[in-house]
Amino acid sequence: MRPKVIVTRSMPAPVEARMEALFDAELNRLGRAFTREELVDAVTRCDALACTVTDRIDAPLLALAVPRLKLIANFGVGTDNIDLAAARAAGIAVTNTPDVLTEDTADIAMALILMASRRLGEGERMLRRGAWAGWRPDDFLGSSLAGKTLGIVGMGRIGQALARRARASGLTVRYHNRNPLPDEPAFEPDLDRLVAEADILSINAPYGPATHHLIDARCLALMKPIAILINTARGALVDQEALIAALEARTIAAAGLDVYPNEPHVDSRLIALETAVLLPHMGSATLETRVAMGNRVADNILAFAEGRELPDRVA
Ligand code: 8YV
Repeated sequence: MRPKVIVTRSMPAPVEARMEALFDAELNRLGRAFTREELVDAVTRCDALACTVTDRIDAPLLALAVPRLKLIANFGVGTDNIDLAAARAAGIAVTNTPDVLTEDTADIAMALILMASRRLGEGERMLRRGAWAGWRPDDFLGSSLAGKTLGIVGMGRIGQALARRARASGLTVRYHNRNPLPDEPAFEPDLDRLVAEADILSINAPYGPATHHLIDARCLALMKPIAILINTARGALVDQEALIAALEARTIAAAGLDVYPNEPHVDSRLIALETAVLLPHMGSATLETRVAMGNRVADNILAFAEGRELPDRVA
């Protein structure tokens, strides 16, 4: 079977070439995400949909996808853009792309830690404004990483890859997770205690109803005034209003964010804060990883086409 596959966003050239070689593939040449109407049209006309975080695959859309659509192959490890329960109920399988983006996303988390603790964005903005008057002993004093404690909330693949990087920079790592990991002794079962003791707190948990606003106003109030919050997972894991209030009141020192609750909207109050380091959802944005993610999507669709077990099935 050569399935009809609709790819909702333009992908790196090798991925698009492989999709076209393997499947009856329809690629997105619009240079933008599909509108809701285009997405509705797509799900009624294909056997497999290769979609991304910018496509909202909700229950009403899935109802329209029956009986044609059989597989949603998400380009990304997070699947919170898809109503998994509704997909299950509709008999539509869902796959994701784990592993291949772990190292690059951990790099971005570490980059945000460095940027926020050493005030790198602030320094670069000042230099580009032409405002640098030369070296001074008291300019841009940040905080050292060595000797500090990094609290990781969500010790999955990305959390563990971040821990390796952090230890190399002299940070002590502690983590909160659903279960302790056998090879990671620094488990903290009490999230509040981890939040209160961390100098840097990195959110690396999956997003879903159970983790909505996991870091809320109460939690932020437990953080040290010198603490830095890092989020490379999903925006809505953190109560953004409470985070902005904490940064404005300086009850925490800084935040490094790659994700936002309502992307691509970024709150103007965050943009106004020198203590907020803001990236445009770049965690997996390397050519190597985006190609690997695309190949993983193609591998899942190929398994579906050949009637094999789906390697990365999540629903
Ligand atoms: C992707 C991500 O770029 O994999 C994820 O969950 O957030 C990013 O790495 C994005 O999801 C593309 O769909």
